[in-house]
Amino acid sequence: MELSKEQLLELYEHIVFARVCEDKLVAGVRSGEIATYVHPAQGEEANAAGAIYALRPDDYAVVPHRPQVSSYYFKGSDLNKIMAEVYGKKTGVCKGNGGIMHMADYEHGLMGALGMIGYNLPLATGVAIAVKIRGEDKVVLNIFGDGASGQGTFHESLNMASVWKLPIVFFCVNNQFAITTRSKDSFPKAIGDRASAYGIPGCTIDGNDIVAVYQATKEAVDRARRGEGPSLIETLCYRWRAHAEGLDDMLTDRPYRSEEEVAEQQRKNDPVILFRDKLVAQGILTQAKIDEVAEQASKKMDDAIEFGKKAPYPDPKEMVKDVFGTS
Ligand SMILES: Cc1ncc(C[n+]2csc(CCOP(=O)(O)OP(=O)(O)O)c2C)c(N)n1
Ligand SMILES: [Mg+2]
Repeated sequence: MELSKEQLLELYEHIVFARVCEDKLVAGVRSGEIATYVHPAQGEEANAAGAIYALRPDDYAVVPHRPQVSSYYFKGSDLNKIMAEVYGKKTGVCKGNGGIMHMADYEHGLMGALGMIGYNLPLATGVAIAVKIRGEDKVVLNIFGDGASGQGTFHESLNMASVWKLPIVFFCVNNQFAITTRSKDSFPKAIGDRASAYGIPGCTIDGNDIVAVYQATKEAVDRARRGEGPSLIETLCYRWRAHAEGLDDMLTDRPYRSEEEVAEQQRKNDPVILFRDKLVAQGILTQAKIDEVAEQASKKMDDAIEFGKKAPYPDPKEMVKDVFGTS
């Protein structure tokens, strides 16, 4: 489970890309250029980046509304097509009909996303049933939030996955909030502890440590691939920005947390800086490489944004074409 120097550098590129991606999406919303919901994931970058790194390209992932663009990209989807989708364009991964909230890319094992919180656990469980019926050795990674873990679908999915020994990893990103509700006000115990009720392995780990996230996920993925059934991983991190970009601007008279609290988290637990410093201390990362990685991530996103902006809009007549059967 040890990572080589090359793998650590690749993980560093991913976590930096995840940060740059979020910053550019937020800037797009702020400038009015991106006219859709963006659920910013600054502070949470170690999670999807670390977990998806533990998958094979032919595995499946069912990911939630945060973060979307970088998760799809890490799973193998084309970044230009993802950004075209964000802009609602014809060359988007769903021909512009899905938008950022409803992307799917079956070719790369990305099995779809919806706006309903908690929907994605039974969807992922269904994919895992299909894998088992087909006798494939693929694994399903199901990422969802702490808020989603309060839905009945959590129980139904984990229960069925355990009884049927399905090849699935339930990965709960506990970013401390469901919109404005604190996780600790909703749940009396660690979400990871619930695994014992289903007779499966469970853990609660540091969601600011990308290597810890990768290692826990890899162990769970390997177990699932061996046919030994599901696992539950809870990662603890902290959402830096509003639930959706702009939402907190409307809540200034009803703040649900202080600016000091956010600033302290940013100062102490920045997952990108923590990983960067660790790699520098290990002699794996130099200042020149830090600059190069930042530049490349920025260019990659800028190019994809340009592609998305320039792409043509779909013909309005095509709008309902893929919604129901066409024949
Ligand atoms: C069934 C349902 N109930 C409520 C909502 C409104 N809603 C959107 S996001 C969200 C909170 C989700 O919290 P969590 O699962 O922790 O994910 P996070 O947003 O923190 O990443 C809620 C309640 C919804 N979309 N669907
Ligand atoms: Mg949450």
